[in-house]
Amino acid sequence: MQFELTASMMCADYGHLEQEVRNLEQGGIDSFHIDIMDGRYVPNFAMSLNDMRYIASATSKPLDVHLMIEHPNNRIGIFLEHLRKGDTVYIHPEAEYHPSTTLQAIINAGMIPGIAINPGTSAETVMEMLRIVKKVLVMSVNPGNAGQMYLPYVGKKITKLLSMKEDMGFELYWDGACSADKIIEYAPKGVKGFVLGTTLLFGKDKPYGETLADIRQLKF
Ligand code: S6P
Ligand code: MG
Repeated sequence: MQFELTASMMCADYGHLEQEVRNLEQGGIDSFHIDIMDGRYVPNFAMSLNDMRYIASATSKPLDVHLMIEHPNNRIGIFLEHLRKGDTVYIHPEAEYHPSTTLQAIINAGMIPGIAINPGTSAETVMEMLRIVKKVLVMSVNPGNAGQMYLPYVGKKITKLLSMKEDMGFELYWDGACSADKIIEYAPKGVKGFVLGTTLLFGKDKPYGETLADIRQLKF
């Protein structure tokens, strides 16, 4: 079964970031998930512009930039100028007065536009944007931290979004507390990719390549 695996780089070992990138690449990761936070839209600071630039320079794999910042349109240019075609930028619609303007800026720069949907946000609230974006990142934990518990009420929304994705022309991605059982359940239903953090990939006594190979050999 074909699905994409993305590494949540806020969970990586920053003392050895270059080695982490190399090990993940050699282990077969598909892309790097970059969680940018401003301490306002979410109560945390994770990665910053410089971290994103460094990882962009250390890999030729796509970046998957998840902006958890207020009013991203005010500063979207400083992110976009360091990205490449094929990289994705997700915004949170609640963080912007005119999210479709911000999405258009991402499209105009040649990047893939995406929205991230919080656990407490309904699909109906973002309906029009579903037609603009190519990727939808469903948050199955509240944004701001790694290592949280899966919020089971998100499951119904995922089912609803999966039923809409073909007509609307987007692909669905999973972010938060991603475990093997979630991949086994949701990859066959059509979730296209999964962000891997502390639940499955980081902080384990196992090389990344082994973990990623195990995930790709899961029985469906
Ligand atoms: C949360 C962030 C996520 C986390 C990811 C970590 O604000 O957007 O990308 O980094 O959920 O994974 P885990 O398995 O520790 O929840
Ligand atoms: Mg994220």
